[in-house]
Amino acid sequence: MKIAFVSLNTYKPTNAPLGLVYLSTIIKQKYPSEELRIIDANFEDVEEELKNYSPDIIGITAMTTDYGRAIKLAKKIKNIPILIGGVHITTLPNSFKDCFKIGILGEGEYILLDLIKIYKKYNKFPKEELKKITGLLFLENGELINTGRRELIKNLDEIPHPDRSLINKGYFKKEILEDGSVGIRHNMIASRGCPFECVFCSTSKFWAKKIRYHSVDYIVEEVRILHKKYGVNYINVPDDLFLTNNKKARELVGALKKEGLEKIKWGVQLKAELINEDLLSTLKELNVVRIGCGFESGSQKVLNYLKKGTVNLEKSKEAVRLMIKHKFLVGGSFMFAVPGETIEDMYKTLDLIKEFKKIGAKDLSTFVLTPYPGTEIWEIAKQKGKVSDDMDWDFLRQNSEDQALNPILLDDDIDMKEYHKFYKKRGELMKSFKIDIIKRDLKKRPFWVLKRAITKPKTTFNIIFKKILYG
Ligand code: B12
Ligand code: SF4
Repeated sequence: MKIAFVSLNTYKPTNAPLGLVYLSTIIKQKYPSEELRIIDANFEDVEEELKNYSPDIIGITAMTTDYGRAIKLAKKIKNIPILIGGVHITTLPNSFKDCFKIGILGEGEYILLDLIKIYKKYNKFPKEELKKITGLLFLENGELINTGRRELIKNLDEIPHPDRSLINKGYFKKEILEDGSVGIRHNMIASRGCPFECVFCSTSKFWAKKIRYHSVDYIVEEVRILHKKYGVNYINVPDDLFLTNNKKARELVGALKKEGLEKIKWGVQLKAELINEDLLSTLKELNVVRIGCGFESGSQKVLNYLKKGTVNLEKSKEAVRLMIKHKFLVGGSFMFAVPGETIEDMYKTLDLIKEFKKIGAKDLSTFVLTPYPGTEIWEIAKQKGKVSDDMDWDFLRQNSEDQALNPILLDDDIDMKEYHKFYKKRGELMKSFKIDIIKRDLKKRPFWVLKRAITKPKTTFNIIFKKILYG
């Protein structure tokens, strides 16, 4: 049997589709004689590769911004069962389409193994068999059958380490890293889930309101593989709560030292409230160079709404001061056009960004609040008639200038002229961050800047035109 997994996301070509790697690895382990491959739009023409490979089953992963493309692709493919999984279909099962054979809800590893078992036995997916599997969506006589959510895997460590030999080698090329050095950067997932419920985020719905961590031993082994096999020397962990306390961070420091892996650099996300001097000095020892936080807003009122009162603005400011004091590269994101946010609130955010820049934050970015399924703001946007279970999903991509100028959740009584004036000022400020980074790289790494311009003209074009010209 031949299985093709497909990733359609091309938003940041340096980020490998790790979800598909976990799935492929577990199949390889349980069914070593089956053939599989990951077809990745970051490097390949997906349709062409599917034609050449001619698989028996196709599995597509999609967040909401990819779902439109997933449908378009599935409609072109005849007579091959297509499975669709990922955050979009899990948080909005009603958007399931008949171009897909089966939707997979939530954590996919064991559900997929069950599906492969059925396919191997029957050479197809009989509906009576599908009904016995928890975690699926499929159509029967036009009716959507949902077999419910499957219990989460209790011990995350039982999932094999993602086998990155299955992804394109292009993910392991040297590049200029966030701290201005040159090296190989790669993502690693250290946990699944989040106990918080920010109104714009579906993580707690997707993975449940509970966080499960990989053990320190599991993480160290993955670091070892990344470093020894792929030459990775900068690991980025996108999980919000990877390092929540000093005890855990210390354990990791000790274990990495024991394995001689203490020179690896790290980029991590932290909740600003959890930052204190003790934790930061441990993170220095861990060789963390960049810390990113979701600061979101400079208005306490807006923050209270977005983060349900769990965030204090003064604490965020103190956290930034501490990170700068300890010489971390401070990253962070902010958002605009939140329900109830006035133009005055938006300027408070710009003032906060300026304040952070003045004391040394170097890597800040802004987004327009976008409603994604499974979140509270999705429901608000739905009530306003701005989104629906059957819509043009490309409309929710975050890279459209048009969307930024006409945000979905901007309150109706906001003066658009004032908003556009604000948006322009925001652009000028954000542009200055990008220019500073380019200047730093040109000064310190002119060869690498030139190399990127030649080998990745599209990325360079995007940086110059989208990020610098428009901020
Ligand atoms: C890394 C990451 C990215 C990376 C890479 C994504 C990639 N190629 O995998 C990049 C930087 C590109 C990215 C971009 C964006 N991201 Co992002 N990202 C993440 C993050 C932090 C981790 C993804 C991950 O690796 N998860 C771990 C793996 C194990 O989980 P998984 O991919 O979901 O796969 C599992 C299951 O879903 C299932 N499964 C998935 N696919 C399939 C397919 C089949 C066939 C089967 C059987 C099962 C299955 O099985 C897998 C194993 O259990 C998630 C948050 C999170 N913790 O998940 C957000 C997240 C996916 N991103 C999100 C968003 C909003 C964005 C952006 C729109 C904007 C932004 N500000 O971040 C942009 C996209 C813009 C665009 N125009 O496309 C949202 C998506 C919401 C939604 N409904 O779509 C998330 C959930 C964050 C959040 N909490 O809101 N992102
Ligand atoms: S934004 Fe971060 S802290 Fe908030 S619910 Fe999502 S994952 Fe958790």
